[in-house]
Amino acid sequence: MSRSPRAALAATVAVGALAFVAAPLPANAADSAAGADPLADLALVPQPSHVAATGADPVELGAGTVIKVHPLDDGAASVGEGFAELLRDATGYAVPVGQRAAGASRGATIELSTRGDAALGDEGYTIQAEGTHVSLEAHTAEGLFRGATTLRQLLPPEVESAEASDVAWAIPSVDISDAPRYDYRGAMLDVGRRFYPVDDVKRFIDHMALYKYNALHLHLTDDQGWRLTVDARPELTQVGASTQSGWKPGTGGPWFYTKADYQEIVKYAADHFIEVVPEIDGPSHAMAAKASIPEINCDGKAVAPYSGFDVGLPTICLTPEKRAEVRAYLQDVFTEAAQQSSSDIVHIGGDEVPSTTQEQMDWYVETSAEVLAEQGKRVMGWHQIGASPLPEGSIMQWWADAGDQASIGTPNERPDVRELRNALAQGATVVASPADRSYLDMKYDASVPYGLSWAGLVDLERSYDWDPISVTSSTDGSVSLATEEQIEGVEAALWADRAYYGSTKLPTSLDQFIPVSQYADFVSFPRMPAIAEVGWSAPEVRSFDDFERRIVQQAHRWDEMGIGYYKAPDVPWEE
Ligand code: TNX
Repeated sequence: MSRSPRAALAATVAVGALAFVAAPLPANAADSAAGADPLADLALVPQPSHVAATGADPVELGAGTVIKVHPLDDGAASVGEGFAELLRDATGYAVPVGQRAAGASRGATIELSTRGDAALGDEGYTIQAEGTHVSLEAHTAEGLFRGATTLRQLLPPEVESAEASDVAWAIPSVDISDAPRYDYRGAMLDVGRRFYPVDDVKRFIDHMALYKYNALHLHLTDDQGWRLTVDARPELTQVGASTQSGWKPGTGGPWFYTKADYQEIVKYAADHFIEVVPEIDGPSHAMAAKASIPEINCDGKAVAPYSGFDVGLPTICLTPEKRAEVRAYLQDVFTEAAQQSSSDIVHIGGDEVPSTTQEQMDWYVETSAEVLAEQGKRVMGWHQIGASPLPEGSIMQWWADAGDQASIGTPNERPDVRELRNALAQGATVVASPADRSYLDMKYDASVPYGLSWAGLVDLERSYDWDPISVTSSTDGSVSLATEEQIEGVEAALWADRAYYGSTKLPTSLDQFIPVSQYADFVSFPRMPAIAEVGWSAPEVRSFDDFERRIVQQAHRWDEMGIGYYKAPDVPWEE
């Protein structure tokens, strides 16, 4: 990723000539009489670093509203145009975009500039709204895009509607200065277990963008399916795409992305300043590959395509005599994944590997990393890769839960913790996706009909109330393994092992499988915005009470967008 100097600066950002006031502690906002504290009416997610309400009248938008951009500001026009389209649909106003737009204006001007303070980093931005002028400044087009997301959330929820509404279109009078805490804020879609058609992936990208996520991790392969077109290995999609979890060959499909489909996803993501991180899982979770390519099996025979629900199935063959053939396979699939995607990161999986020796695992990780180095890519993997030699710049995805954490610093540290220590010692960074906090397939509560609960129930507070540093530390905080600089970011993981109704049992009918977007909406909202805030917002501006107040307001946007979220009974939703 092209990243700015560490974004850990969030809490200490220089804010130019303006004196910003840190947002009052959320408890104050909740206590204040309605309307008395202008900040109490804001409901931004993720919470920006610094917000001050000036107390002046809001900036009213109207038929004369224009968006002004300077032609020399790289990318500003396209961000401005995207924002204008949203406004046009929702308000019915013309909202012209251009350099001279302000001259012709008889109403409020929204001005976008990339000549903002570089100290805010690539994704940082400032907003000043007062009188008839809204100024959004950043150092890059990406920063403008993140800031435009904030402007969007400063407008009434009806801004999310595709139909024009006659509401009071106004932006509160505010000064905001904002930058992310972490560079990597990912969300993963398990298209391997359950295929998401391109339009459903785009819908997920829309939802990510609204909460300032910047990495879409596509889990493209698993036991139950292979979704990436690989020119050198057409069997992978001819055979490997004939299944999904619960769906045998012949029940539908084939389920895969053509190269054009994949490029459409990459382009759509890029338009939302989101990179696509592809994952080819192995040496375990690879039955779809083993069904397609006989040479990667020890007996040289293809396995039957798998559509069941077990884990711990046989791995790709790692005996010395098979290594040339497995290397050729890795060369083909990782080269294709690298070339089709936009990120400088490729995920090699590495999770839940039964019955391989450490030497075999090391060979697999090192060979994958070599292929990817030739493509100029960094390696990311589930934290089990931490036991193996890792090249510089690698990322380990820490998916451990509270039990692993509790063992940190004790004489009985779990193997997972040793993997974390070993990866950190090799200079790897960490993406935190603790299963009992950020796995979106964990049920919110026992009544939820979809998903699993092996890492426990994950209600909104659990998904919100954690910190990447704390999940790499002992429970009492006395032993901390990762420093702030070693945390690359966070990820929400939307697995799809049990994307059907009645998931406490195995399905007996395909009718139990719900449309993928219905599943994704339900398990992601309200938790995906919570994890976004863990990754973006400085600890100083975070509190669950205030988040809950804001999320209740955000839900009005979800209604406008048609998001079928879970009305978790512990959250005080409004009608
Ligand atoms: C564990 S965590 C897995 C996935 C499953 C998930 C279900 C990890 C890297 N592997 O294969 O989909 O649990 O919750």
